[in-house]
Amino acid sequence: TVEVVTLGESLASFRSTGPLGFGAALTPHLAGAESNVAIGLARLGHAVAWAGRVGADPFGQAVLRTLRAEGVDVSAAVVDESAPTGLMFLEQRTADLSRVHYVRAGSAGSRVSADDLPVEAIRAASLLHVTGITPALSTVAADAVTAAVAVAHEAGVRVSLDVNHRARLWGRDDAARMLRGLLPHVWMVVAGEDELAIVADGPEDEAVDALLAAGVRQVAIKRGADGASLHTHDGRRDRAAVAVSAVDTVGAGDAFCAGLLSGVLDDLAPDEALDRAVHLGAWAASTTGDWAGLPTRSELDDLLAVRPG
Ligand code: CKP
Ligand code: MG
Repeated sequence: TVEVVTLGESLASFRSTGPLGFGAALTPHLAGAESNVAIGLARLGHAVAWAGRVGADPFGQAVLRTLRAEGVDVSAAVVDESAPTGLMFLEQRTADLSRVHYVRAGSAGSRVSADDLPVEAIRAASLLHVTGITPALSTVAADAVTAAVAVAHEAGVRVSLDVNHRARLWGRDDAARMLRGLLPHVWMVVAGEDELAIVADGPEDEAVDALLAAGVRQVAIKRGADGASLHTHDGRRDRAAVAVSAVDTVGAGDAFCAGLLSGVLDDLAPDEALDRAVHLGAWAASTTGDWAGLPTRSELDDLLAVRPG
């Protein structure tokens, strides 16, 4: 059986080698926060399924093919005959500045609905992972996320929520209204330091206390190159980042989630799970692509052994 179900929109992503306005060459990739997490978990040997919709087009075919190749179960994926696969362009504008352009309004992925959910797989899983991106896409997609979280919660399945705020998709107030509504069913919240205020009020410690008081069991805060913290009812642990040469930070948050969830699945102590999360984030940041550079289980074990800290 599947240990983790993720639900979201996967996109065909095209990365440029320079300014798009000048016709820079593009390289295709697979993107999508929830499928990035699925791949990260699959590489570590976990049984994971991705649910969502793709279009009946070559991009949808590429999304499913790549996920299958990475060992992610896509048996619940729906091919939508009447909407295209969402696209995104990651433009390398200068050596230090990249920007994202989405072509995803009305996409197949944005039409994922509560009827598409692999309800039995969710009920039988250990974890359901969702992010704040999918509910920003449409009302039906938001309803699908709400329904998935409710199914998981009712079945006693732990829900992890990555706030993943995308200002291009919705405002912080809309995100706050939606995501705060999910919290009573959420087991773990993952947020960047700048995202925490979307799900709880006040300075960091107060916000974390409010989340824990509301029933959330684990709150992970990501601080990029400054490391991360994991809060539980037993207290707070801080972890410095692993010093790496950052070449591409897109996907680092998803890698962090994959590491943390992997630690939860392996019953690691919270500080060890946080350590795995920070290491996976470092792998993602120091390799090109949203997930392509993520480690297999044996790479993680070997490289942790030779390179502590
Ligand atoms: O927060 P992260 O940098 O880990 O997320 C990256 C993903 O889903 C990326 O794959 C992209 O497609 C997206 O976030 C998005 O929709 O922005
Ligand atoms: Mg993120």
